[in-house]
Amino acid sequence: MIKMAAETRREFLRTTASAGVIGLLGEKAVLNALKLIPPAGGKPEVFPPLESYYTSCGVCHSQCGIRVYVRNGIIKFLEGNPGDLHSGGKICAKGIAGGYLPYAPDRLKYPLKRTNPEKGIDVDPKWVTISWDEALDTAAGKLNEIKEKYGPQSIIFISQPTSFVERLRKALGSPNRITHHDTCIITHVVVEKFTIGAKLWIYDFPNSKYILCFGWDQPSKGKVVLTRRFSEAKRRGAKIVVVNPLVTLMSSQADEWISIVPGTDLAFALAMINVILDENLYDKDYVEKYTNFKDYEDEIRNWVKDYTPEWASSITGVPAETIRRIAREFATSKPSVIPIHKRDPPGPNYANSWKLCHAIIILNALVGSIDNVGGWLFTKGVKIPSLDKVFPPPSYPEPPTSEDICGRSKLPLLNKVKLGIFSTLANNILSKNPYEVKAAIIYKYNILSFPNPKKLVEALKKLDFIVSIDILPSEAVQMADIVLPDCTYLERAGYSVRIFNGWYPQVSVIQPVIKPMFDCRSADWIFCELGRRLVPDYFKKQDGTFFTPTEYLEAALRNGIGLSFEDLAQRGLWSKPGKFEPLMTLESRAKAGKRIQIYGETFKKYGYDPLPSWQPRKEKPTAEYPLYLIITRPPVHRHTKTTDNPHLLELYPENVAVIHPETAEKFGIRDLEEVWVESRTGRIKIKAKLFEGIRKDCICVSHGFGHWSKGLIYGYGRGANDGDLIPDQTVDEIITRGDPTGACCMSDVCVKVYKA
Ligand SMILES: Nc1nc2c(c(=O)[nH]1)N[C@H]1C(S)=C(S)[C@@H](COP(=O)(O)OP(=O)(O)OC[C@H]3O[C@@H](n4cnc5c(=O)[nH]c(N)nc54)[C@H](O)[C@@H]3O)O[C@H]1N2
Ligand SMILES: Nc1nc2c(c(=O)[nH]1)N[C@H]1C(S)=C(S)[C@@H](COP(=O)(O)OP(=O)(O)OC[C@H]3O[C@@H](n4cnc5c(=O)[nH]c(N)nc54)[C@H](O)[C@@H]3O)O[C@H]1N2
Ligand code: SF4
Ligand SMILES: [Mo]
Repeated sequence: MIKMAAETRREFLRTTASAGVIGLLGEKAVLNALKLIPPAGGKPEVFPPLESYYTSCGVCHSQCGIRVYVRNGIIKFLEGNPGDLHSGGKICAKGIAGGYLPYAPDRLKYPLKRTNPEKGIDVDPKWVTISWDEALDTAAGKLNEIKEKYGPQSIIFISQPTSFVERLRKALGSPNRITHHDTCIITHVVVEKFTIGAKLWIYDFPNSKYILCFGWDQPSKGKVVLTRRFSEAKRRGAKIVVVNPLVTLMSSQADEWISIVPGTDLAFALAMINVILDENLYDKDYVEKYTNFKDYEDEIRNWVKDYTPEWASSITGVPAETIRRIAREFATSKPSVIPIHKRDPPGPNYANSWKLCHAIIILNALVGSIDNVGGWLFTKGVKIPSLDKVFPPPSYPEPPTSEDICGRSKLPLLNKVKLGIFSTLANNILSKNPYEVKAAIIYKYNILSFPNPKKLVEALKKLDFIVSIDILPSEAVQMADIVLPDCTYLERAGYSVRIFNGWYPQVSVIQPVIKPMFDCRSADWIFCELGRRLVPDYFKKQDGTFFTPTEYLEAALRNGIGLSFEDLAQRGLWSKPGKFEPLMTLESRAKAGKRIQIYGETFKKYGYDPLPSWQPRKEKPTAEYPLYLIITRPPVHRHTKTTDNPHLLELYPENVAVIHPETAEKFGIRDLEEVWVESRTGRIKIKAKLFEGIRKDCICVSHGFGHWSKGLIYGYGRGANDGDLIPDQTVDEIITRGDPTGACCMSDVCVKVYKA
């Protein structure tokens, strides 16, 4: 726990004094305002002073800078760090409510061992509390036994690839890293990498004059860093056009809202390209200099010539004149931009999403908005040395097979970005394809909220051993044999290189503002302890002694940004401010012969469609399943991890099936009545909510609810899990579809609805 530097504290007192908070009124007034003073009539209490610490919010990936106020080792409140230029010192409801997390009564507090060999939904694991030594020895012993008997490939890691997780996986020789990206962001990562060169995250919104959002919806989710800049664009008078089958907060910010048939934005985008090229409205200088358009001009013009607005109108349900007008406005109201983020339609939602992502890149390139004023910017990252750089390992063993259980190795472009896929896991475990899985290490993922969880439960039941590292008794934890309780982000040390704030290189500290509660230990420590027991040589320094996560952190920060952890903790943030220079990155890339691939040369080389030709979504409404399913997430929850937080549940207690009143009437459904929503994969029981701002052919369910783990005392039994409606898939299906990204097609689902 490292307090703010004296200088920074003085600065804080100055800022708050000017806001009339502390300087003028004294601490008592602040405490009063914060309701920390005993109620009138109570005996006045003398409080020790509040201590304050900088750290980063850990609820979502933005990792806004925060300041946490602590008294007697207990978090009293937290707020945004005003020095954080990107969040502007603001935090969202999820961030504020995060202060509750360490004290959640249902938190995992001690290592646990399962005593009931039976596993499944609603099966009581009959946990018993055990010591860390017993937990780690048992986990390591079991993993070692499985490795010896079946080979390291039979152990899978279901986790984000942190340095410590990757050290253990590679040292064991397992090729199996399963991540969630095919449910979240994989289309963006793969398509942007092989057309632009990198995944871009940020927008120069304040300078944009025209912002066209194909489902881009981050302000509706309360993502502070993106919302602030977007709001500035709005204040400065940018025209906002929102294309979305659902009215969201973004629609209320829009000058124009266009309703569209879900999964058909590709047709809209292709027609825009058609108009812009046909009417020669594109930015010739930019396109010739920074893209490969000129080399393929004939092919490109020929490819797009039949994708007229009239053609797109019949697919999208949007009048041809509207599409034509939007195309012209977009090309002539510069700077203009089409922002994209994660699970908007170019995200892995539909069978054609990867092509939509490409089409949107083409549109942004045609108007010159990539790496340009008012456009889409390259992130200025910071290079912090990895664990392998700081403590080089002995050479890693070659895994017995290069084939992995999720099928990534069969998708060459996905394989290059090294992210895994989740949606093939259940099928491949059940069919032992390409081999049998015997053990899983699940870290910080609640995979039983993901598509087709019932099948995954059956698959996980086949495994001999599961170790789970979590903070709450989530559904995935219920399948474990050994549970290791991790620290929350408010109890551990680390750093955040904030990609969403990538205007200039910046690092934000993550520090333990309180001591870990109960007997929780940080995940980095846990992976080191497992490593020491399983593959000790890989967890040692050159002098033969074991390294610790703290030693890594210290060395990494010193080498990366020249600060000690203590220095960074005192400052909160380290930045290297620099002015954005338009086109600088594209210029240097063009010099190196790397231009934006409007014509996807790389896609072609690997046998994929080089230009995003029209491809329909996978599922269309039928007599049996007449409605399109749309999925979104509430502004005050972050997936399933906050739907057990009583403060946030007060604001948004359960999810509902949003349906148009006329559609509801057709199916005889009343407002707030319980209904079944059913797809070919499964069905969920949920309350219907009638709302005129949704298309009549759609139904929308927010993700994050439907907890069945009885351990989650607040979240249990609220709402339903959208995942029960979404199919998982096989690698062959992905290959047959011609999709290089492995997208899960999260919303490519049709459903029916009927009274429960
Ligand atoms: N509050 C909150 N914020 C979050 C998260 C969270 O859980 N909660 N999660 C974070 C993460 S990990 C992610 S991946 C992102 C996800 O956030 P987003 O990328 O914004 O994805 P969704 O929330 O699924 O919203 C998708 C939007 O697309 C619209 N849409 C659906 N289908 C179509 C279509 O075919 N065409 C068009 N034009 N629009 C369509 C939906 O109506 C919805 O408005 O949010 C991040 N931010
Ligand atoms: N059905 C369906 N599935 C989806 C989505 C959807 O829209 N619908 N969206 C997908 C998307 S976009 C995403 S990003 C993913 C998100 O999926 P996850 O990243 O799994 O997010 P959560 O559902 O919030 O679950 C997080 C898990 O990590 C645990 N946890 C939280 N903090 C910590 C910590 O500090 N340490 C440890 N060890 N554990 C911690 C929580 O208790 C919980 O078990 O879900 C994907 N899956
Ligand atoms: S947007 Fe909210 S949840 Fe995400 S990091 Fe910032 S404060 Fe935390
Ligand atoms: Mo996500």
